[in-house]
Amino acid sequence: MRNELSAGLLAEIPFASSKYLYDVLGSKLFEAICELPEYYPTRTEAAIFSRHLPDIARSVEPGSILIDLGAGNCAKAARMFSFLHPSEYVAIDISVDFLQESVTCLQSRFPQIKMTGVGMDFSSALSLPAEIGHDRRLFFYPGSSIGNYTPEQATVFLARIREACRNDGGLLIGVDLVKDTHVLNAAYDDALGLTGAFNLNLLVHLNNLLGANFDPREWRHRAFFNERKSRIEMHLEARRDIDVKWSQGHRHFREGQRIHTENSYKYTQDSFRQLLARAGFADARTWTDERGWFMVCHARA
Ligand code: AVI
Repeated sequence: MRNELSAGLLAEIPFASSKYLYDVLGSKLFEAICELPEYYPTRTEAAIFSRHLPDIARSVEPGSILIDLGAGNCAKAARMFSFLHPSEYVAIDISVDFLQESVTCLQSRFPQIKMTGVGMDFSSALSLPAEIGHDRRLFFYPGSSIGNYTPEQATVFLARIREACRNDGGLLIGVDLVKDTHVLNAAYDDALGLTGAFNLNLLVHLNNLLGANFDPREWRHRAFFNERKSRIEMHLEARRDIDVKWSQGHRHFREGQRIHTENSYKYTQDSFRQLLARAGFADARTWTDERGWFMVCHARA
């Protein structure tokens, strides 16, 4: 982890992986972002689910093992239980302590469903616990987190899920769609500055992880839609010339120089269907909101 981070900071175009945005404070800031008026994805996806859940449930066929990728507090999956009637629930998240608490709490509400919490960084490999049953598998990946991978990485990741679906499973996924640039830019550069704090907090996290001496006050949040690449880019920009030191290295950042911290790709319905096909999925049913801002997709293996 330290080597990866240090190499990113020393690269010609400096970068830090967006997974380092999520320390304890970063996760709380992200939860707060989801409540912002400008940050439409969470609320738009929730509206699609609440409006179309009966239809979605018919499409996925109840009684599957529900495998929740990035489960967190398990709230999104829990809302689906009474429609999907999963035979089993497997919650996977990198932050295992928080996950176990959520699963224990959920188990007391749904004692009839077998539940397992698994601590795993599923972005690099997906190994399911050996003791899960043999029913059909339904992977659940809401929130448009797929947008934080490049399309190439997303194809590899989805192909891994397709493989784990075996021949009869599927994937229920939330995907953010291309829309008016002003709407996109406002969602990632909100008036209250919460997304800025979320981005700058990465420097505090790097100070802890690397023993670095970043001063967040010397950096500025930048977020904008890159139309050619169909992605929001987040960067941290040096407000003046800055020397930064950390345990394995040091670097001089010129005024205006940036550290690239996140990409959030936006798809069209067609481009995402093509990506699913490249990953080996056979077909997909989709549901969107009235404005066509977000899409929920059920892809069959
Ligand atoms: C977690 N992920 C889907 C969010 C997104 O929209 O790409 C992360 C985020 N970054 C800034 N705001 C929210």
